[in-house]
Amino acid sequence: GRESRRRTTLLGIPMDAGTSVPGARMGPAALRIAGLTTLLRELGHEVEDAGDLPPPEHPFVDMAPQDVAGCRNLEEVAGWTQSIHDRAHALAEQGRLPIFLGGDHALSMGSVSGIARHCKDAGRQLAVLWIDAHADFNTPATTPSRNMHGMSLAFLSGEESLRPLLGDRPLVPLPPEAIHIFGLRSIDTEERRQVQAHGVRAIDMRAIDEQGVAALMRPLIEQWQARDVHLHVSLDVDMLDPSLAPGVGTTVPGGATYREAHLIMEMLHDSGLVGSLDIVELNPFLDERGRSARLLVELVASLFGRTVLDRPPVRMRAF
Ligand code: 4U7
Ligand code: MN
Ligand code: MN
Ligand code: MN
Repeated sequence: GRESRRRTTLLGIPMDAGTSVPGARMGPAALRIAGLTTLLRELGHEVEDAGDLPPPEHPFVDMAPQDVAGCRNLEEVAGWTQSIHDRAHALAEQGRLPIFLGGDHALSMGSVSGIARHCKDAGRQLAVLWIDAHADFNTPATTPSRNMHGMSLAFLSGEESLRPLLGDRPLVPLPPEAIHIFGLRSIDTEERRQVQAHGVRAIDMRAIDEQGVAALMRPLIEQWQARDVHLHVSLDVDMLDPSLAPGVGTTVPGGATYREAHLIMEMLHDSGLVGSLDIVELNPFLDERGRSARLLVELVASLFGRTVLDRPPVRMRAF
């Protein structure tokens, strides 16, 4: 509706250095071709397309040698992290609602850390909803793959060995209560220990099977509303069932259905809390005739207010 017009900025992050399967660098182009900009404008939002972030310089990363060995494309990922962080922080300061078009999930090390820094400056609490089949809580010491897209949430939680990725920029670590993983169904042995040791909450697919999306989302949203948080949504395409979204490098069977995915987005929209968004892990090179990209754009429509019938107006935030 008119009362919920948002000032959005699309920023493409054509990176796949966080993975061993190339192709996610084509994600921003696919999301644009699938009609993201037009759709947001049709829903009444202001859209600025800031284009794609250029590939970064490769900075020196002052990381312990045994940890360097655990990080594929370390310097490239660090370069992306720093430049994305700077842009995310600046966009948040300008009061924009940034939509980061990935690109692999390592990009969230930059986007979320930049937003977290702004929230701290602005005295706002940040909450992160990590919609993902995976926990992304590996470290250079625990990773079975060396792929840094499986480490982003550990980094954001303040994992010391990954701290050098941000260079001299200040890191505002997320406290465990600020994070909810939603849709988890694939976790490595050591990674599971890390998640539990940190006290990060995860809603796994079994909980979704037993209780349903609505019953699980409602208390989260109420708790966020009570604290008036800035909600960052990090949407990893692999949370969806691979039959719906085959365009991903790390498919895991048993993902969210079409209806479940839309309901998550619709409830997030109605919460009025969403202040920033990552759309990550889309790999158009692995997609089937653009299906995954088109589905993602449909989900963004629900997140930004598309409804089947008119609904009562919802409370919206300024930022
Ligand atoms: B994604 C994995 F081993 N855990 O670390 C790893 F299963 O951003 C997968 O969620 C990570 O897609 C997936 O490589 C990262 C693996
Ligand atoms: Mn992920
Ligand atoms: Mn700031
Ligand atoms: Mn994933």
